[in-house]
Amino acid sequence: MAHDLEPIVRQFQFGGAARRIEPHGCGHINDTYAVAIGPEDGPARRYILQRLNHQVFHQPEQVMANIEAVTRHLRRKIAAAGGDPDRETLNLVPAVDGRSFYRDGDGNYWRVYAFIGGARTYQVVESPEHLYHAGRAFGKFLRMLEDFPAARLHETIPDFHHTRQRFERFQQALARDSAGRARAVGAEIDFVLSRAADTAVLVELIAAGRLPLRVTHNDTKFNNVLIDDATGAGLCVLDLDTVMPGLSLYDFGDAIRSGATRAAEDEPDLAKVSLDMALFEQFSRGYLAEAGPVLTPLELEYLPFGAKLMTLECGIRFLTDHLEGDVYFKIHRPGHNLDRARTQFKLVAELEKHWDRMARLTGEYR
Ligand code: ADP
Ligand code: GN1
Ligand code: MG
Repeated sequence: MAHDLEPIVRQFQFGGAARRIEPHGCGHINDTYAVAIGPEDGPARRYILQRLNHQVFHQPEQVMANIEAVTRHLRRKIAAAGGDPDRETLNLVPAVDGRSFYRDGDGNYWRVYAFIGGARTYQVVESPEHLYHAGRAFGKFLRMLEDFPAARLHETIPDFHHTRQRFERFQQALARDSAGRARAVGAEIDFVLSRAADTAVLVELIAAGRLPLRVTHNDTKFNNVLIDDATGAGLCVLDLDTVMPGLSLYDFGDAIRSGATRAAEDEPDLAKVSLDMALFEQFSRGYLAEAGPVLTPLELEYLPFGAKLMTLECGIRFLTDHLEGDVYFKIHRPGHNLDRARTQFKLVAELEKHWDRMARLTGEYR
């Protein structure tokens, strides 16, 4: 649905009129726009305007409360460490009524962040250094939130990484086959069914009290970290909607899923999809340089499994969405979610093949 954005923009404390509003970024969930404020002939100030997807986030006000609290905490930490809180974390721009969001007459929730310039996100990994620095950024994120009171966070999507439940929902979608697509994806279905046992492993370790819940990001896709154009460093972790109690293995794993390959997540030619161990190594080095000292021996031991499980889970989610007729992730072509599921399964198979090497690399830290 197209939205009339000018009246929305007027609901925020920009201190000027919008001269340009254009779609921005490639997220699968929210709608993102870049907004330029200021006179046509003068310098512009830039902002990010987002419509929060309330089909996905059922309690948008809780999402915003989390983001307000987390960014406030990060600002303090970054400033105390001599960093630049205006560039190293997201900064919300308040609405005219002082709240951190604006709810329009149709029930849409909108928010604005200051635009962080001189940096970019990448859909496809271009260099191993990027991965090292992304690893540092996500590792530092975990560390900076170590003393954040996790109980204050709302669970914005309940059981987001409860992989067993994701698997059960997949089985239900398969049984229903509401879009009539199951017959054509037998190989993918078998791939998932043959790995059913994996889906219970981490939830059981949590239940047994063997893995600590921490404040985690939970969506550490490579395009959720801004890379500084000038230095190549991981400048700022974005997309804080799913920050909630979780496992370090989720963050490590999802970053490997999306970052330890040169292929796009939706690459239709599977011959081009492979795990790049140099990228795996770089991310692991960066992540462990920051987060290693706080991780327990069992967390360190399970890092490779986290990578496999998050990749499998994501593939299961894409395949479920394909079976349900593409109701969750934005798609841009027919079969898009199936292409995405296939890349994830190819990567799972590659991760299985490289197990010993991954264990050696992450084991070096222990
Ligand atoms: P989604 O949840 O849909 O993935 P994101 O919050 O990740 O949305 O934003 C989508 C894209 O917008 C990001 O990948 C990034 O390129 C860009 N972006 C988001 N916030 C900022 C910001 N504050 N400054 C600069 N670019 C941003
Ligand atoms: C979605 O919002 P975005 O595009 O960063 C999804 C993640 C998936 C990812 C797969 C809230 O992330 O969980 O891993 O797509 N976010 C949500 O690309 O479901
Ligand atoms: Mg994103």
